[in-house]
Amino acid sequence: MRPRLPFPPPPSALLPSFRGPLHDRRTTTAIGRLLGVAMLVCMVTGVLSHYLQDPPGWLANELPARPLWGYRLTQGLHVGVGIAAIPLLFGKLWSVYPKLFVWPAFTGVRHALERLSVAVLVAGAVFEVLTGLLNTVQWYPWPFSFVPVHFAVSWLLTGALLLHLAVKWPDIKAYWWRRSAATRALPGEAENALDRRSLFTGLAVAVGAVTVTTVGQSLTPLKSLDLLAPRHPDHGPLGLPVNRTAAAAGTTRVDMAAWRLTVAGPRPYELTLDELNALPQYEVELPIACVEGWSKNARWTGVRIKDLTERAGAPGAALRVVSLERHGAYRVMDMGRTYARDPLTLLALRLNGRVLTPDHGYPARIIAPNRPGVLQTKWVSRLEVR
Ligand SMILES: Nc1nc2c(c(=O)[nH]1)N[C@H]1C(S)=C(S)[C@@H](COP(=O)(O)O)O[C@H]1N2
Ligand SMILES: [Mo]
Repeated sequence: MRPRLPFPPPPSALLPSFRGPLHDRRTTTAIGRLLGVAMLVCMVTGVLSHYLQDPPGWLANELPARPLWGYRLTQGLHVGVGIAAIPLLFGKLWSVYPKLFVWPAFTGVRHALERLSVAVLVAGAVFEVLTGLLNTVQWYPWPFSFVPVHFAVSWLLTGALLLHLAVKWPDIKAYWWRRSAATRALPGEAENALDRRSLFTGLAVAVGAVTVTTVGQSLTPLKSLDLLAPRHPDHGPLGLPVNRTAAAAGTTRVDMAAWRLTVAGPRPYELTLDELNALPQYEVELPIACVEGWSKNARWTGVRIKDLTERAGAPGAALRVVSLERHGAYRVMDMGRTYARDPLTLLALRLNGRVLTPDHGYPARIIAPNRPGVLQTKWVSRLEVR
């Protein structure tokens, strides 16, 4: 005799059941450790970028101007690893999504808190990769400003992740080493090895595909494969991309014939462009490394910032740099002493052997080693010794 089904049915009967082989802890752990490494790289490089861009007062004069390519590397990693994390995040969410349907939804306070922390973790991770990705294409379909919110949520995410690692520690320990003899497979898990291998092959292909088609935006030897990144290293006047054009910054309406560089300090002075060109010129090879992920080396020629501050009676002093641009977040830039006294930091007048184009900051722009692109101020009109 068949047992009579209870009526009404328990909610669990209405929920889907999952017998698919890969929604298991071993798969989840294996994807999770890769995603964890990616998140660690993004967090470390992101915090670095944050403090290089906007250092607290006590740090502003200590930031290192070396290595020259430091920011180029860390920000390239931040964006590259962030993009690679997207397929991993999908894979990980896919492996655990049956847990959305467990019943009862909460077995107690502890279980409820644990689920809440996972909700914060998932929301935070999705938010970070989504906002980060849209930022690389300069699309901001939200009412808040990207940088502070992306930064704040990264801490929320870090907290939720640490809590998650603590809660899941027993599973992580048991499943970390795939071939560990100590890990006895649960019934059904041994047969999953093949499926798991194809899942990982698929994930590896997805990660490889998104990486190879975007890293060329900063790893320039791969630039010919850069099909999906918003920037191509070669597209732009004088062979260098442009983020904010002169038209967008409103500097095309300025009468450049009347342009003067004003230097404020103990001995203030003004220079015309001809006078600047008559000062000793230096040539440096330095990258522009945009926070949005593209970067490229270029040859810059111009006057050393430390020569200009020396002439103002404050050699190597920290500076405030003001652009001709009327509005815009990057109109005013502060430069700490390590950069201001560096022999490679220039008020550049030329790029790759040619006079700067309007989009690259004509008549004069800043170029300094190991700094975010946003601080390489274009259309400079004023230097203030601090
Ligand atoms: N005055 C001013 N300078 C600026 C910007 C700006 O918006 N205004 N954008 C910055 C950003 S975000 C980058 S990445 C670099 C780009 O330099 P490029 O256009 O010469 O390649 O310029 C920086 N200098
Ligand atoms: Mo940038």
